[in-house]
Amino acid sequence: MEEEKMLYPRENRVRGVIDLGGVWNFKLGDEKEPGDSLVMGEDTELMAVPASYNDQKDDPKYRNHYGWAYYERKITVPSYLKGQRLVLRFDAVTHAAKVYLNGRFLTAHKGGFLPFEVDVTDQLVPGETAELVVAADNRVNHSTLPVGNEGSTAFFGSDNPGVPSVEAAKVWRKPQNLPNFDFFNYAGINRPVRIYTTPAAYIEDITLVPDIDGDTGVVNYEIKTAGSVCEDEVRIRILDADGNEVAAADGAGGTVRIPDARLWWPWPGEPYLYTASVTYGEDLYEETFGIRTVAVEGTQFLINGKPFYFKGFGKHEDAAFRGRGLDVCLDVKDINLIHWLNANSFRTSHYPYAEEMYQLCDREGIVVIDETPAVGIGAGDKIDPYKTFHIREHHEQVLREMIARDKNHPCVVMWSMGNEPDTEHFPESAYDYWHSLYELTHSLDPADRPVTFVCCQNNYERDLVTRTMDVVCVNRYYGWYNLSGDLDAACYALNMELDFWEKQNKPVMITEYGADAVAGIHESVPEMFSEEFQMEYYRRQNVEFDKRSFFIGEQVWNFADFATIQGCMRADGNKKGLFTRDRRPKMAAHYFKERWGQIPNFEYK
Ligand code: GCB
Repeated sequence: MEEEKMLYPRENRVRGVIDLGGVWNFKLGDEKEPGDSLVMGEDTELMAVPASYNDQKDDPKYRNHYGWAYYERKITVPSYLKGQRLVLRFDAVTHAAKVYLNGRFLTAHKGGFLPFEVDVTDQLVPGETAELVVAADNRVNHSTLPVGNEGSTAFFGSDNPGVPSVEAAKVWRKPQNLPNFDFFNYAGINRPVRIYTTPAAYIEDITLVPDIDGDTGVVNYEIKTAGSVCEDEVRIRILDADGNEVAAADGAGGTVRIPDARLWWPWPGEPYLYTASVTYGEDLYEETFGIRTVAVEGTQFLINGKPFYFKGFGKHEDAAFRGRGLDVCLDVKDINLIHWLNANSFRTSHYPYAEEMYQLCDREGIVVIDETPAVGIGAGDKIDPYKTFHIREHHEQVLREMIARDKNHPCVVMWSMGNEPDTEHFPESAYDYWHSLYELTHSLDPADRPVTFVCCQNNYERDLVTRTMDVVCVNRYYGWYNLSGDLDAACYALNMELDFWEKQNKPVMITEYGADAVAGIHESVPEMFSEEFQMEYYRRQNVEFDKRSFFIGEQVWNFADFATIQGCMRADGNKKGLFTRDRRPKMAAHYFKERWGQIPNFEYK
């Protein structure tokens, strides 16, 4: 099995980082995949990086593009970096990338939400200018994650199109993306591009697995190195938050013990962080981490041995103009709003987020359920996606890459292998697929965190796999997509289902429930789409959750309004946010702020 190594590019007294963000030259392409050589040529336009390209120009060509797009810029590595190893790193290019240097193919990567890198020491001459071209393909289909529909299986398609519409579609429809997911298919160079340096012999990867033994923090570590120095030259020093050394060891693997360790606790507890300062020959890398444990026992989810209650939401990386492009300011704002709401957690629905967000969550004590981009695995009751979609290998790859990237973050407490696959129509196939990935995920994580996937609202009695996850995570829309507007009936249905889950003897949480509310629509008799209805929907269902001792968390859908494909179910995007897209609170946000202020992180259930 190929091993992934994913250290975040950090500068220190040994390593340098050159950020290639800024305004690049840009051109839309078509469906034709670029070959072994590529130069950009004339007629380019301006495009900011990192950011999605879709909303930077006011033209449907960009918003609705289908196929490849090209970015170009010149790069010059300063001559004083001669002798250093040079690595070109892309944090995320959505959904597939091919990279060219001075016209020649350099590397390729599939998957739009995880990093990839390439050693360019032999290709880039310090002091000389080179041309970097990045080709990005935004197409989604039955072989990508997230999944795109093919042919006529459109997501928000019409139920009763009639002959003229079918004929008209044949004549007028151009090839286009038909996402089998409910977020806009923002694409391009969505996260930073950087060149970083290391000495010729370097630290390739660091794995830190914390444990607690009485008052002592225990860290099992493994350091991977490359280059010519001998492995005995690895040294690890553990520094406390003030920079004082509290433990140290020599060698590429082993255990260090930190007496009187301070633990990482979710906010408003203290999310204490230590730093592992690793040296190898000339090289230095500093990785922050926390001492905390996670376990599932009976119907409880334990952090540091105490039963935890999840209060939070599913989120999106989504904003005006930049689409899914990294926005650290927005991330800081969101973390502060999470605190304001007295929430403690979120799920990275429906893809791994930018690394900067996990770093913030480590520092601020926000608990994260880390999700792959495996959303949309399902195609109705006639097609078994597990037999017809070509996704398995890629799914394994994204699990490997996500865990390699995020394994050291104390904020990450559980892996979500995917969102709302079909588990009802082909229950045996679903079981074989998801259960084998469940075992793979456990084996990939050196800290062996709990593993789950998120179950769609379906016939849960036919579903064989959700009940075998470490935590049962369900998305439910009683009172919205079904029993619409009738909250009495919704609560009755919800209770019927909760009775079923109670018998499974597992911790159960709701990872999505919600109602669209258009900010500013108010009603004295709450009806759908008003702020009052959204609040009432939550208030009524939360009363039912509170009665259930095995129910360990409520994550609402969604933190904020977000962009989707246009369609008859969406007016200017999905409006299920507690906040608007520009982060103004709706009534439901004030309701949750008060409710969550009264629910402690621990021992609530
Ligand atoms: C879901 C999906 C989420 C959608 C949401 C909705 O079940 O997981 O991606 O946005 O429902 O609002 O329909």
